[in-house]
Amino acid sequence: MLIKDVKAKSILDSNGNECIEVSVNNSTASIGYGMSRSSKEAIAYPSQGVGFVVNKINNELALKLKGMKIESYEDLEHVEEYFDTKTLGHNALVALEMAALKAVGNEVWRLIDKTAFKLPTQLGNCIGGGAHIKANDAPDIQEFLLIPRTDSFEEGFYANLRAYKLIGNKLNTQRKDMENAFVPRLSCMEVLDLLHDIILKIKDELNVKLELGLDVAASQLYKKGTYVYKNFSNERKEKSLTTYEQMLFLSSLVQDFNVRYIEDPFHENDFESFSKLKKLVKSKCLVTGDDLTSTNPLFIKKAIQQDSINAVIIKPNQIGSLLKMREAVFLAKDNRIQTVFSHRSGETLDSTIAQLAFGFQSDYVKFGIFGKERVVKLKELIKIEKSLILP
Ligand code: 2PG
Ligand code: MG
Repeated sequence: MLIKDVKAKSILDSNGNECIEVSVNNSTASIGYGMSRSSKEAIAYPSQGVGFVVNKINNELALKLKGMKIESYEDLEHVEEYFDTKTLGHNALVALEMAALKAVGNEVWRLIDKTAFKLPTQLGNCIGGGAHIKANDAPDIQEFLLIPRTDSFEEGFYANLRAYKLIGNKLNTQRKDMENAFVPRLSCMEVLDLLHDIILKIKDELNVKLELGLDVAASQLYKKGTYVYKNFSNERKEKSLTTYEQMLFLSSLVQDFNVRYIEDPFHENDFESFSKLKKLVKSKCLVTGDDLTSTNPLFIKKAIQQDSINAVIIKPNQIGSLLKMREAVFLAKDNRIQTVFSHRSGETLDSTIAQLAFGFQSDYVKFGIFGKERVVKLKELIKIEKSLILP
């Protein structure tokens, strides 16, 4: 593929925030923005804002890229050579790289691994709180995730959607957070009790097994050495937990509620406590790094050395380069750490991440359950699944 034309523009993400969209020839990609970000993430935009980046790309970079040949994932090296992330930030680079891959071939996954065959398992955010909504009476844990254990991705998608509807019917509020997860006025334990009932109903109705996961996003709860919960108990009283108490609390959820996945159980620099929790829950539960590792090979290496995680979140714009992201994925895979490709809380209608997740044969995807920015990514994987059955 020869680059003939590069164009950038500013669009709005699902939170109404400006974000970047880049087109290469006739292929377009865009990048959202997370609200609960780690301090280790790549800079998304320079201080001059998205408009500045758009102008620079349209008036300067587009000319430099014209005539460049991109034929493989490796060729993104050439794009990175010309792209000055210090001036333009990283979100535009990732959007440009995604658009370039799409311009090479619409099925981006084939550029990564032509032999890819396995669809990932879903982690669907159905009830949420924490930093994803401004409310004092929301659950403190950022995401309660449903994990459908189905053979087909499509069946898992519909099971999660049905569970989401049942949750909506059961709650006396339709309040939602940025990812369209319901935000009831319930404590963590009350939410888990409710989800336990929903899991039984889905088993009854669809004969599908759903399991539970959590994204604690604990950096957001961490204040002066303790984890501060605003609605800890059923009486909705504030409670501060020491690191040790946080560990006991989370491992009790694994025991009592069969939680199979816990993301960011401790704050973003506490590799040691991750490691202790991992030992405590053994193979019963995936202990997952998100803010801890920030899709950065350096932090993933540290997590491997300290035996902190058995799963890792992969967010392309967290590391801000598709080549670095690939390094992070391969490092995880080489060390038998499961990969979880993830959306951001502020999202666009772009679905390239689904193509990347399949191409890299990700074990899980966390794309949400409901809302057009979420469903478009899940549907992309359903499309891939169907194309494998009926080529
Ligand atoms: C997370 C993400 C996505 P954000 O913490 O895993 O759910 O949230 O995009 O706000 O960082
Ligand atoms: Mg997270």
